[in-house]
Order: sequence, then structure tokens, then C-alpha cells
Amino acid sequence: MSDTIFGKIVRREIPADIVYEDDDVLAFRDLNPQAPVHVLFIPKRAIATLNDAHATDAELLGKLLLAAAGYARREGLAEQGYRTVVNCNEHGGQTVFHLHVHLLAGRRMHWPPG
Ligand code: D5M
Repeated sequence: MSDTIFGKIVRREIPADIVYEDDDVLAFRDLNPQAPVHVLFIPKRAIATLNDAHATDAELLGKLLLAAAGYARREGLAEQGYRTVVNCNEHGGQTVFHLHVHLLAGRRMHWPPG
């Protein structure tokens, strides 16, 4: 298992504002929110970056996106819309090396992102 801060959240070694959990996925509010709603969806089984995902992880990656979409639907965010983001490595702006999907909502997003 990964030893990032997110691994510690999965193992309940540090607190987090958890908003969704199933057998494979955990979701919690981002500590440094960039939108009125900013939730991170992570696989409980750590994958460091998207570069480290393989064909055998396809189902898990799909579950992450479906968990984010389901959360957005339940929270009434789906109709206005939202953004999902996966940052990868330095140029992608990744700072925590436990793959995660950002769900950002509650304001109009800009394009292109910075
Ligand atoms: O995104 C990593 C994100 O993780 C960044 O938006 C801050 C957030 N973060 C860091 N530590 C915590 C804890 N402990 N709880 C909640 N959110 C946290 P990246 O795509 O890697 O830049």
C-alpha cells in the first residue's frame, strides 16, 4: 500500500472529511478547495500516477469516474455541470502520488486550465 498522505487517509491514520466510500473507492473533501465543491476520489488500492495504471486497472479507473459522477448526481451538481481532473507528474501539477480524480463544481470553470 502507498505511503502517501492519501494512504494514511485510507487507513484512517489521519482525519479527512469523507463524503463517499465503497469497497474500492474513497472520496473526501480537498483540504485546499479550488471551487465551492472540491472532492477527491481515490482508489483504496494505491496507484501512484496515471502512468502506473495498466489494463488490469481499467475497472478500478472506471469505478473512480462513476463514483464521481454518482456523487455529482446525488448532490444536484450534474445538470449545471462540473469538471473532473487527473493531474499526472510535474507538468500536470501532481503533488500527491496516489492517483486521484478531482471533482470541481459550484462555479463556471475556465478553459484552458492554467
Ligand atoms: O492534488 C492533490 C490535492 O490533495 C491538492 O488539491 C491538495 C489535496 N490534499 C493534500 N493533502 C490533503 C489532505 N490531507 N486532505 C485532503 N486533501 C488534501 P494534485 O492533483 O496531486 O495536485
